[in-house]
Amino acid sequence: MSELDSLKNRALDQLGACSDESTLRNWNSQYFGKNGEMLAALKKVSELPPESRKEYGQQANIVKEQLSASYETALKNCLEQAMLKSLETEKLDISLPGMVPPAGKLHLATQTLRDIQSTFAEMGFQVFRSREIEDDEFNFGLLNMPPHHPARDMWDTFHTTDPGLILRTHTSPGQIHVMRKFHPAPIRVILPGMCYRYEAITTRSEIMFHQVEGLVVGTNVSMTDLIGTITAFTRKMFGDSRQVRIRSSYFPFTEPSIEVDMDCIVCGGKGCPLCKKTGWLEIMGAGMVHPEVMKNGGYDPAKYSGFAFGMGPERIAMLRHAIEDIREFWGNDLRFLSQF
Ligand code: FA5
Repeated sequence: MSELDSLKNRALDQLGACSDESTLRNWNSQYFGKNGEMLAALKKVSELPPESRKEYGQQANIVKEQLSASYETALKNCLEQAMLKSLETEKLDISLPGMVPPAGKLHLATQTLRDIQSTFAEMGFQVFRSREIEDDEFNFGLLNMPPHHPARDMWDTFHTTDPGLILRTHTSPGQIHVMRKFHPAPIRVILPGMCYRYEAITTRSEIMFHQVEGLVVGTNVSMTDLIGTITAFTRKMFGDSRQVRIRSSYFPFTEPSIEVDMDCIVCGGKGCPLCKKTGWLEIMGAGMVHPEVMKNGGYDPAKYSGFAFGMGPERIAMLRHAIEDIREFWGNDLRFLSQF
């Protein structure tokens, strides 16, 4: 019994001397751990003569309860003190304005693509996605440019290591995919996507850029429909005050063919490096779908006619926001990108 008493007194003295959480926890394992002194004292009961066991056991349990309760109280007080101290030193001013995390936004090219898409959606066009790796046949052959056709030079091409497989130089091969997939007419689709050209990078030309192709096929589709669609599109994208110029051109897959220019917003028509000193910047090529292309798409040109166009969204964005150099689009300079 006296051993129990001295164990209790010693333990309480030591507990009183504990100054922080870590010394308290050490105390706990010294007395209540697996090999702790309190456990050892309880086990001693089996070594005592039977007549003393009851009294010793009861006393040992009382000591155990007292020590355990004292420990819980000491730990609780200690944690409360620590919490109060940290609240005093780490003051939190909840009236301070929050820090706004930098928010991402859509790239200007994507914003422009979406504007173009919704403008055509209002005119009843659907979106069709066509592949970026094309074969020679779709990029050129089926568009009325057989091997060695001189017009192939209009599109400098990136070839892959697979013979005949190339990165598409324009979205026009999508015309064939759409015509072959959707029978019978009417067809009214746009095909947005990335194109690749092995050409010199300048203020107005990149080697990797978007195009949005458009294709309408039906009966009695005419040049007037094409010009009306282009005019409605440019008015919606640029407003009524901007100048649009439509001039005749040549593409092997359209007949007749046209090109569409907008007045150069950077120089106001006076002439600058962007517009090559002409005051105009080309935004799209277009025309009536060539009968050969119509046939290659599986449509009889005697019954059906259609128009197609292919425009450059980066050029359109440049002309809407007075951007002087197309290289800004892939420069990843946040000072540029965050303006839009
Ligand atoms: C074509 O690519 C034809 N496939 C367009 C077409 C479609 C004509 C359907 C007839 C019918 P072109 O090479 O001119 O044409 O390109 C069309 C538009 O893409 C250009 O007006 C320009 O806006 C954009 N573009 C062309 N090359 C580049 C380039 N290197 N960098 C940025 N934009 C370009």
